[in-house]
Amino acid sequence: MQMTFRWYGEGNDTITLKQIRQIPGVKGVVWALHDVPAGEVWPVGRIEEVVSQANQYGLNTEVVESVNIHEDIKLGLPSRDNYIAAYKETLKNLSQYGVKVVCYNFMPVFDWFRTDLYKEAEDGSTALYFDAKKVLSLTPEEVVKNMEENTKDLTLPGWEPERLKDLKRLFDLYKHVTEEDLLANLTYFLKEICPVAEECGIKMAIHPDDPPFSIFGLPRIVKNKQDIHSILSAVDSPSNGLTFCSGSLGGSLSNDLIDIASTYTSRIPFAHIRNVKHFGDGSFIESSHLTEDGSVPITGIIKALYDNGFDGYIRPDHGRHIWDEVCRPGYGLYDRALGLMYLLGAWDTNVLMKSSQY
Ligand code: DNO
Repeated sequence: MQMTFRWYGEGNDTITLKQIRQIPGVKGVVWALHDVPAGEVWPVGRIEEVVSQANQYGLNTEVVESVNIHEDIKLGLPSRDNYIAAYKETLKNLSQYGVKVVCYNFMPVFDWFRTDLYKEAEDGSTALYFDAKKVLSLTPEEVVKNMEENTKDLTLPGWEPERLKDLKRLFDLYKHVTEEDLLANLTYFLKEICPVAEECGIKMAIHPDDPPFSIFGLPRIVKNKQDIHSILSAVDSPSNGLTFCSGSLGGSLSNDLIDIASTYTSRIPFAHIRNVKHFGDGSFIESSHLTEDGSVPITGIIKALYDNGFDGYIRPDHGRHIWDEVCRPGYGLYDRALGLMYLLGAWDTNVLMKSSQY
């Protein structure tokens, strides 16, 4: 297992590589070229730049999150072949610099989705929040406006302006796309990509839908164990893997997270571990990583991964905003560093129990 920490890049993150290096146990940064639009090839020079910046601080760059998928691939349009060809070039370029895992998602239009980015909790911290009732009462346009006002001029990953500028056109295009169609389009993509990824020594790791259910009538296909099974069995390749995201899958109380983690450990090259607290009406807030603070069995998931021989990368996921930190929503230093230490503590306890050497 290698512990990692997400970093948005020089000039694009409030956190520095120096700070990340000082968190105990961190081996690498999870990174991306956030300004390269989906569908374009990532230039070698830009990749090299990030890799050398991180290496100067003794941090590896083996995990990329995400190389985003162009909407035409998800929609299965004829133009998808050009975008798939570009994706293959990006994988080849990344492999030259030692990248081992590429996280991606297949969510139509919106990536992750919340109604509030700074919802105040009882202890005065703030965190990302999903208000189930509010979602039902808002139009997609109202949601985007709400998010833009909330972000304080930061571009959120997954909420890039170019992705959202033709919302209406995209919604129209998806009107007739069923979940079966979307899965067929994903399968088409994976059949093309996996052989190249295998040659490059890269594992593709699909990220679950966040939240793991349909919103605004859009199809979603990475919601639960059955979906994961369908995707992993659609293309039989070691490069067809899963990003196990406990917070995304944990957005639905019907997902048995320990069971999913145990069943698919060998197909999970990358795990995002965080907690969410449910309120009983479908709404949830992102709590601290501590098991007792939320509804996700964090220590149980770590044990399941450990017991099943997990040897991939883990990162703490979204944190709360604490100690007056001003940061990207969900991506401050303090709470994620606390979460990371908790995850390492849980992992080390399993190592210790197994070794019986106290
Ligand atoms: C949000 C993230 C997602 C994730 C993508 C992976 O904070 O968890 O944006 O990076 O869905 O493709």
